[in-house]
Amino acid sequence: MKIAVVGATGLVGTEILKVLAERNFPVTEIIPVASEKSIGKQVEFKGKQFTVVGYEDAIKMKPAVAIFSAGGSSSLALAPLFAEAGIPVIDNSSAWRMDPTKKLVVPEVNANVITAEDKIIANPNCSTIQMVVVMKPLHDKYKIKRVVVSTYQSVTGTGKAAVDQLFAERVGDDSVKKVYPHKIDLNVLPHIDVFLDNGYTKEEMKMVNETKKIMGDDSIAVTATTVRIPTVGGHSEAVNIEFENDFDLDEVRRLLSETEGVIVQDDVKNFVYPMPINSHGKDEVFVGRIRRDESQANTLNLWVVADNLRKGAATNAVQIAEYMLKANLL
Ligand code: 11C
Repeated sequence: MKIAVVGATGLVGTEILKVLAERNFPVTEIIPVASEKSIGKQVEFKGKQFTVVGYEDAIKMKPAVAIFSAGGSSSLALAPLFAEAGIPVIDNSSAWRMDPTKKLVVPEVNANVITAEDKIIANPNCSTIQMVVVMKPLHDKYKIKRVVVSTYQSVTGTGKAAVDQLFAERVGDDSVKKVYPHKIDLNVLPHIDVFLDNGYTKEEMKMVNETKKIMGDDSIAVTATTVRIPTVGGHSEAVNIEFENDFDLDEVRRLLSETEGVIVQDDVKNFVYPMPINSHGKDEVFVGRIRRDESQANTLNLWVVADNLRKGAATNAVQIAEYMLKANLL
């Protein structure tokens, strides 16, 4: 099966190639697609070299699916061209997520919404993905009323330039391009993506709106504060969930440990809890610090961690492709 990876040379694009190889997706040929300046470069996949091409050549090569991680404006311009040529697109950008004609998919939660008519399928924002994977079994059992989430997000969510800024600041090098308005090393920025008229950031509103769409339930109230911290790889979230019905903590632990794609790490006596450093290169979502919110009835506190470039982006996109393959949609 020929697979196009649009944005193949970026942080997420590189991770998509790794995940496709690791999960043994039946790839016969990789078609790496990138902007003008990268055309002709070589990209490695399972020990073979593939030449980066432009989008027009990629469409002519008729891949079975195109996985996009090329940013919102490229996706708005190019995804319809692939779709019109009959090539399904799985898109990592925010361009199509809230379009009511497009599906927004986290396979563990709502893969079954994808049909043969869907030619552009949206991959959610990383911070939303890891939260809904954990929310789903709890919502099914106790019905979620409201979620209060605060995030601790890695600089890899911004891209390579942000990783470069962090390490340059660490060694006092002032020559690199600054992608944040403030220092990030030894600092914390309560600011991810642009500020909106309501005082929230776009990242915060993604968590609110995408959650309702993926969970298929507009009654779930969500409020978010999204924060950038100087970690390299792995987003963490403090999630407070109020349910309609009461729960039993042991049952919550059991439900989560039986959930596909979730690993419970919750043994505080031995200082076991999820940490971003341990999530690197992993496809699962890690959950710990599972405890009752003693200030309010039917309310739970959780700490949720995942590798934002893997389950938060590349892995989720590849899992959508795997589902489509299994459902004869590719
Ligand atoms: C971050 N969540 O950590 C962002 C990156 O809408 O796909 C992903 C942005 C998106 O900065």
